[in-house]
Amino acid sequence: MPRMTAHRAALAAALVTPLLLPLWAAGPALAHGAPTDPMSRVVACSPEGGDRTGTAACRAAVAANGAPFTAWDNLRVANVNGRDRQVVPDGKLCSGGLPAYRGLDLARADWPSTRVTPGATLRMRYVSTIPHTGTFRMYLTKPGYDPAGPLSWSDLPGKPFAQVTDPALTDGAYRFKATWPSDRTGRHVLYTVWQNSSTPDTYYSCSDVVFPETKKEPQKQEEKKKEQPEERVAGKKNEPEKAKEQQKPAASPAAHSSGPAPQGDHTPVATTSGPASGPSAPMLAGGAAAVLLLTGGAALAVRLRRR
Ligand SMILES: [Cu+2]
Repeated sequence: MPRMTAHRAALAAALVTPLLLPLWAAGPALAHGAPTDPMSRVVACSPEGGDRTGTAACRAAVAANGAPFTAWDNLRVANVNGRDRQVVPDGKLCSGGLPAYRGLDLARADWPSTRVTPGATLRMRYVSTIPHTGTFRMYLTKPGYDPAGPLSWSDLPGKPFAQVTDPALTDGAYRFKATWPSDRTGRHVLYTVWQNSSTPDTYYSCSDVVFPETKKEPQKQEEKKKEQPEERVAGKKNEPEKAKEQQKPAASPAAHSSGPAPQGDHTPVATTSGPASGPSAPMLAGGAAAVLLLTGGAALAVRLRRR
């Protein structure tokens, strides 16, 4: 089975309800994985990202990259063994320090994003076509994170907010639950680290997420409540939600080098845990999946359409 075909099959299987789509025969052992919900940058900007691929952010990323993100499931670094912060340089977290993915490191506030709710359940869907054992560690940028700057380790808490080991691989994807931190507003980056135990590899991915403003934010208690959530918190700017997709591109192809730059001794010690999900229950990711069921859209591009 050609590699691309395996990728498409994996994505399709994970994006369409398991009830309608029988388990796809997994492709050969070339496939690895990446999050499709919350959608990762590399999938969003891959040739299979649907409408997302044409966004200003993705076009800039591909241009900076010099090539499309065809191998969206291959963002992995060997022999890290938990030393993420020493191996992956600041500013290059989303590429894992890999030159082939450098376009993902562009500092922009308009990456295709997923709207999420603080304190709500995070239902991770991490597409894969063959099983690996290992631990997923999820980090969320700290309150006050500014998406206009390069993503650095100092933007992330020292410990993950959730960690799941060996979740079940169901219908082409690892699916597990965690709880979103409740103290974030505006745009953030979910940084998922999948450290394999059955291979020497560690996979890295950035998923762009947007939390609404909440009335409980301390500085805004007295502010008049409007229906429009704000897009960003940084600088206390209030931007209508509608401006979300049209923020000015801040494309600046980052210079890069492939050499790892040790950043200190701090190795993330993961202590928190997220409950692994029951393996067999089909998880419809809400309305989008239902719509897909009803429309039966043929093209994967349609399935990946931005909500
Ligand atoms: Cu793999």
